Amino acid sequence: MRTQVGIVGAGPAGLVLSLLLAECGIDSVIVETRSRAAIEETIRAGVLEQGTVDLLVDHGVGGRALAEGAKHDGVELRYGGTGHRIDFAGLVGRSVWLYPQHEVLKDLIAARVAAGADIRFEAADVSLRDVTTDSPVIAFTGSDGTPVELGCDVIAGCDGSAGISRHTIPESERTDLFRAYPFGWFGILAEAPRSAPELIYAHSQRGFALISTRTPDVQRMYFQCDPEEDADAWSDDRIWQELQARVAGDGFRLAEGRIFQRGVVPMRSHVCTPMRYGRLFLAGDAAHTVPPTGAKGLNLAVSDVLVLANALDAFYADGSTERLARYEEVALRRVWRTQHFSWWMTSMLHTAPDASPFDVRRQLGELESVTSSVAGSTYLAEAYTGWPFES
Ligand code: RFL
Ligand code: PHB
Repeated sequence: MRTQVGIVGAGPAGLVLSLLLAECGIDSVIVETRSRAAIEETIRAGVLEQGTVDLLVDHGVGGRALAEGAKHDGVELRYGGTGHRIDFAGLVGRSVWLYPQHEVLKDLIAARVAAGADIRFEAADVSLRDVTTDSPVIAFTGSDGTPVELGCDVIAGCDGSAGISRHTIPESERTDLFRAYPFGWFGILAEAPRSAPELIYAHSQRGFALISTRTPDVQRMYFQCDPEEDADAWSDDRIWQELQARVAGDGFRLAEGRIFQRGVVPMRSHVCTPMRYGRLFLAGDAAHTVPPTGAKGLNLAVSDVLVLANALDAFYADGSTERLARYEEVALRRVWRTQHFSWWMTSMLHTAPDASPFDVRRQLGELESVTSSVAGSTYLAEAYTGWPFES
């Protein structure tokens, strides 16, 4: 089998890339280990930058995000028992959208399948060969058990943080910069009405909490926990008590309800370089991860593949490799700004297990600086709603 661009992974990065390439008349095949149903059911991100929504709309897959998602013009930073609103619309004239990642993926898969795209779900034994030659190969076993060799001009490694693409770059030529945080997020989905009109990022004596939303009847909430915490060991009552304690103050109470999904996610920052090795290009979580406090991972994956799609468009138009050669430089500029923003939000709002009273007072000073200063809150608003995409 042959295609122009072989894409490993049908997450946001792989699917958006195949959509953008198709519009340039470039063929691709996506090879994905999971089933379509599993992809469409996995609960992950909730916040889309304005630029991400604009891109989905411009490419014909944003209709449901606009109709069923919710535009948020600000967030609340809550500390010392009081809420402080960051007014995105007033400060930077931009907003974010609450529209779950698995709904974005449903929209993308439906659009790609309707357009006749070749997506190999439930592939096994995926491996990459000859990536430093002009005809790299993705080898895999198809869902019917048949071995397949997919010859390509270029491979896009979009297989997330646990994928194989990154490991195809020899260790001697790869640098992985990591930071593991000494806490995780305990996440729940609950059948309950909204407690507040906008997201709440709460700093408290007991640690961080985030109050987010999915629909008018389903709410998403998180609280900082030990990364090894056993989510099943917590009763619903204990979870609600913990969440209520972390947002308490000025009479505010969360609306409670039946918890129907729970889990603990680790928090880490990671960047792998190079993002390009021969004819292999890494994009999205395959190359970098950020802690979810800045709500950036999916948005960063979209920004990577926009840069890559434009570079591939130039390559197929006239054989020029200049933009492909600059892919890593352009992508990494946003990656490191985003790494900083995500680390900053995380360290400002979470309580480290060894935090001293000085550290906690310093965080409160920082939160006060951000919320009481136009310059401070404008930086947060600009970064959270998303810098313009570079392409
Ligand atoms: P994905 O989504 O992990 O997709 C990779 C795909 O590759 C497949 N795969 C393979 N396929 C073939 N061969 C192999 N060997 C393979 N190994 C893996 C996988 O099955 C999968 O389908 O990576 P991608 O496309 O780079 O997208 C990244 C985003 O999913 C991720 O950054 C976000 O979910 C991060 N994130 C958030 N991002 C935001 O922009 N806004 C948010 O509000 C936000 N909230 C979050 C988040 C992530 C969270 N968790 C669970 C870590 C909240 C949470 C709790
Ligand atoms: C979510 O709704 O899942 C969500 C919102 C904001 C974040 C991370 C996750 O920073």
